[in-house]
Amino acid sequence: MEAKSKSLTAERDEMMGSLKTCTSQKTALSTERDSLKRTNSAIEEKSKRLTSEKEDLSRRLNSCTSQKTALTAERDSLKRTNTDTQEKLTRLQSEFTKQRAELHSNTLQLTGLRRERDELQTKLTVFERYSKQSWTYFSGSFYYISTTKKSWRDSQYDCWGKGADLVIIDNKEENAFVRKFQKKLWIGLSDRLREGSWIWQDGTPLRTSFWYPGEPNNFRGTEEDCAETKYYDYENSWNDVECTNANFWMCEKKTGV
Ligand code: MMA
Ligand code: CA
Repeated sequence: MEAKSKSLTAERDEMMGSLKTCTSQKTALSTERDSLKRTNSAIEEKSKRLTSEKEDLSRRLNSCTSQKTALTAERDSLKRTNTDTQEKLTRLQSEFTKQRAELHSNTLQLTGLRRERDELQTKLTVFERYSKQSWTYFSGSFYYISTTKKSWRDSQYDCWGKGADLVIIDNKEENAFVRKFQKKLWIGLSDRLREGSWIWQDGTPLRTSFWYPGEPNNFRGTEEDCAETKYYDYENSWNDVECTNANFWMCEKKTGV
């Protein structure tokens, strides 16, 4: 009996101890469980937030992608248009340059043609005027033969009044032309400024001359300072004679043609 009681007491104590231990373990586990519950609900909440955030980002990404596609297409189309426009511009620029050069050359030609036309018009006017007054044309000049006789100086004045000069004979052909009229004519040659120094009335010195043999001679000491075509049947047709003599005369107007 005694022994049995002892063992029951011990068993009770042991069980009491176990109970204590169990109770404290239960308390600890309960605390841990509560803490885990809180943690869990916090995690769930965070997960929800992240999910909705993810969905939002996904929507924005989609929209951005489709906008990007549209913009890329637009950019490519603009690039093509730009290339076309660039080519057109290049073509137009080269055309423009060509046409400008053509215009420039045409303008130059036109200016030249206008000048030529004006020159021809002026010459034509001169030709018409002298032809009407029955002047004779020969090798670039018009010639007039007087119908009256005057001194050398008065003959010269008459030519000046007609816008011409007493004839200046430059060569054999012109001398032959003057001789053909078969007249003793004053020509624009004299040595009245300096004896022996024969000059044409425009101031040029005498180079090619057609004096008759023995002329000029200041015949028997007379002052023969002016030239005439006394010997017109000969190539060397000129004679010096007194300037106050009365002669027919010949005027010459250079045309520049
Ligand atoms: C004229 C006169 C002169 C000329 C002689 C030549 C008589 O004078 O024309 O100038 O030299 O003839 O005989
Ligand atoms: Ca003479």
